[in-house]
Amino acid sequence: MNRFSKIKIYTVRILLAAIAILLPIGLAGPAHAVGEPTISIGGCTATIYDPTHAGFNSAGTKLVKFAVKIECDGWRTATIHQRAYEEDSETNPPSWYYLGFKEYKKDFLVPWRSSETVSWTTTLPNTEPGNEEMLQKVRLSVSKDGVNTGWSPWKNSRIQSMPN
Ligand SMILES: [Ca+2]
Ligand SMILES: [Ca+2]
Repeated sequence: MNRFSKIKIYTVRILLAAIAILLPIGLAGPAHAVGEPTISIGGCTATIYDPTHAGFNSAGTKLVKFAVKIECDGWRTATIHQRAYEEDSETNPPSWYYLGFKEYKKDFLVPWRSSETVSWTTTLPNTEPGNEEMLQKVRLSVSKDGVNTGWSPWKNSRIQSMPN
């Protein structure tokens, strides 16, 4: 084997090793694939954030914030429906305490892709001894040039266990 062939073999080995290292990173995809759930429809993506603790009201009751990021290609209007719940999966049948409903309509009437975050903050309910399991459900529809996608299926956020 001449010296040139050896170098070629080493180069191929190094390349294969690099591919072996990089492949799993590539397959993992964008960061949100392992994070908050998303809905993508009609050139828009809604990211359904985990409910978060958002301080206290003047009466000292804990506040919980339900936020959704909406990112759209240009010339679109997105409508988001949001429902917030306290979850009790251990009861049979599972009973969910419903906190309320919000609708957000956002225009993205620019030529480029852009994003906006909408949110609703309300008091944390106290439905049981111990923590409250908070979640939100979201659905999305998108209009462009007067054509609407119709509603996506509802999608749940991850559940956030919050002490009162
Ligand atoms: Ca519960
Ligand atoms: Ca409680």
